[in-house]
Amino acid sequence: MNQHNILVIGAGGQIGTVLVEKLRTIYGSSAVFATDLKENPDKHIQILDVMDREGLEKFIDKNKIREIYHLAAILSARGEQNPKWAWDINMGGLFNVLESAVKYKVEKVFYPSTIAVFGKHIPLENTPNHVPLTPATVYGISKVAGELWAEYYFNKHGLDVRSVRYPGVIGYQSLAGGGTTDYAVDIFHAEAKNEVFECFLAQNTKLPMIYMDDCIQATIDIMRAPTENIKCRTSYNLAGMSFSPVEIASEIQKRNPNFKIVYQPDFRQAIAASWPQSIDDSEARKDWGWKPKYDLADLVDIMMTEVRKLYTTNPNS
Ligand code: AKB
Repeated sequence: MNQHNILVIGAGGQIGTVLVEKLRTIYGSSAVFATDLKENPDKHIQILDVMDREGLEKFIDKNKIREIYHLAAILSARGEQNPKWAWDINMGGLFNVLESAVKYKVEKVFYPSTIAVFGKHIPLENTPNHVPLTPATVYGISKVAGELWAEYYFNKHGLDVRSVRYPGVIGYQSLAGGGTTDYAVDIFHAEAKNEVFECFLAQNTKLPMIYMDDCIQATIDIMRAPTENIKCRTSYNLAGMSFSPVEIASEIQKRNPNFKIVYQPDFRQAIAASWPQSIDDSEARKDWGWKPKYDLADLVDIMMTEVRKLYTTNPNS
């Protein structure tokens, strides 16, 4: 049995889908155990509910898991529809992971945080790593608490938990779901289908975003960094690029002048307005060498090409 077995929880989600593939190319398919609420035999995803503590412990023990990526969470927009449920899943899942990791001597845990931890009374441009965290959503509140628990388990139990604050993540391999930044993925699907895109944010709402490959690279890099380089045990700010709906739409229109967007802001506008517009990620750059590779023009080039392919190979998708 491989001695460095890895468990990905939430492997069927937007980031998990791509992360599992990358981890399998690095560590080998048999070392990476992909799990989610639904099984997917094609992608070798097994059923595991992170809320089932006994099932989680058995899985970790049986498969000699040494590293966990805990990606399962209810995101900002979906969380606001049912705050208590979102809190229970986000906190209950994290506690199960942290407690089981200590019990079975898991070496490292990855816990994603988010730009949703930020709220009032901070600079919204180049938001620094260490500022008061007063989020306006249950998702943000749960991630602030989660960051503090991550640091607590590191200090009290020596559990090596590592975390970055993801901006909105944009990739073509999977769909986003339940977030406020999802429009920046959905827009490419509308373009590929020749549809007018109805944007749920106002046109000048600028938010921090990141291309999927950069997001995966950051996740792998922080997990592979020497322990002594991880100086921040809550969570590291992470930046890729920042743009507003009108800016991404005009990049798309440079490549497809027929593309049309209309703006119909809904409840997600207030969430977006409470978040930073750009992020200072200098601590991640200094401590473990983070550097994004993709800007907005690169992202639009790749997304338009790849998302269009999805619809030409499978016109019903
Ligand atoms: C969301 O929009 O809720 C997420 C996030 C920024 O964490 N994509």
